[in-house]
Amino acid sequence: MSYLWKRTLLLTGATLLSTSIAYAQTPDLSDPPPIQGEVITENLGTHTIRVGLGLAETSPLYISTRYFGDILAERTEGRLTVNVFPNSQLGDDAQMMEMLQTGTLDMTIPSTSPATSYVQELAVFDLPFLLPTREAAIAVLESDVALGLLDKFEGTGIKAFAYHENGYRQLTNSVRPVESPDDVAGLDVSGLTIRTMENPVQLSIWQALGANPTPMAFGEVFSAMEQGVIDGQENPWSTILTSNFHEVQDYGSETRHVYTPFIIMMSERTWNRLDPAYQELVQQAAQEAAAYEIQLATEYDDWARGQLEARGMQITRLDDEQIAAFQAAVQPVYDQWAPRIGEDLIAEIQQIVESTMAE
Ligand code: KDG
Repeated sequence: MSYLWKRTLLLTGATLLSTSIAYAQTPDLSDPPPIQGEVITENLGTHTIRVGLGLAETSPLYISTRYFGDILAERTEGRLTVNVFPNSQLGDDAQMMEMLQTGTLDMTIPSTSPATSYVQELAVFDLPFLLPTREAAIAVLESDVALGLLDKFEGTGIKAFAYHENGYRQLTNSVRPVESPDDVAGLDVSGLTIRTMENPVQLSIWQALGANPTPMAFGEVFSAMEQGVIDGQENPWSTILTSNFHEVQDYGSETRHVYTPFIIMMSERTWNRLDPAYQELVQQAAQEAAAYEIQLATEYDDWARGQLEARGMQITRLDDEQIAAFQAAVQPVYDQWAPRIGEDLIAEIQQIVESTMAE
């Protein structure tokens, strides 16, 4: 039974269970495009590709990765199959990328933020408010500038194929509503303790906002919030919903402070074991899965915010003036990090953003 049928049965069952409380598990998601392209009928070997992910089975990341597997299986008559392991069960992003280098894992799809330890220029995507609209973000991800950063994994033992969307990051916390940087810093009370991804630019953002930033692997975030070790975190609404953060977070703020991409990547040891025809297929399937994932992430975004509010999260929407206050507060992050990320790289991406916004 293909994943699509399994997903339909899973979601139907989940929806039936949840209709009594009017909660759905996912929005009414578009089905993936029909699988097209030449079927490789020659027996070029059989491989089971193990993929480790940090997010849950209901996430766009997981659903699109299963589609990636459906493409490989259908176009190789089942000789290439994919097993997907969600929920950080094989390790956190940093550990899974190390496992690609040693060949103990075949694929993973982390955010760009933890991948800056391999390609430091990827930190450009950690710069706050760099990509103001999804259209501009996608234009950047499809640009030669961004694709050139994927080539910089050469020599690390990791092969990077494509970007897709983690999404616009939003702040949640369990202490108080946040409308301004002052609410983060807590002028007459202590600053919020906010978990960040393990990335120095992310740390700088929340230091600039007066928080107490705590770098932490994604898989540890829920229990840290549940135990009160941290006050809050920041992730896209779909991640917050599918990871059930609303169970331990009362307040959300639509800051949209960073747009984070995901990177589809494979162990070079796995890649080198594949016949060239399979290698070409894997690259095609990664591109098709990436396009589908971006569509799913887009369909999820506002819907997930509504589901979080239906589940009791008090979400503060920020107006242009309030967003401008956050932008001003984090401007020093550009001054601090532009020299190390690359002024020219930042300028090239800002140019793509400006030309997209002008269209
Ligand atoms: O698999 C991806 C996740 O592990 C992680 O990258 C999600 O944005 C994320 C975070 O906050 O760590």
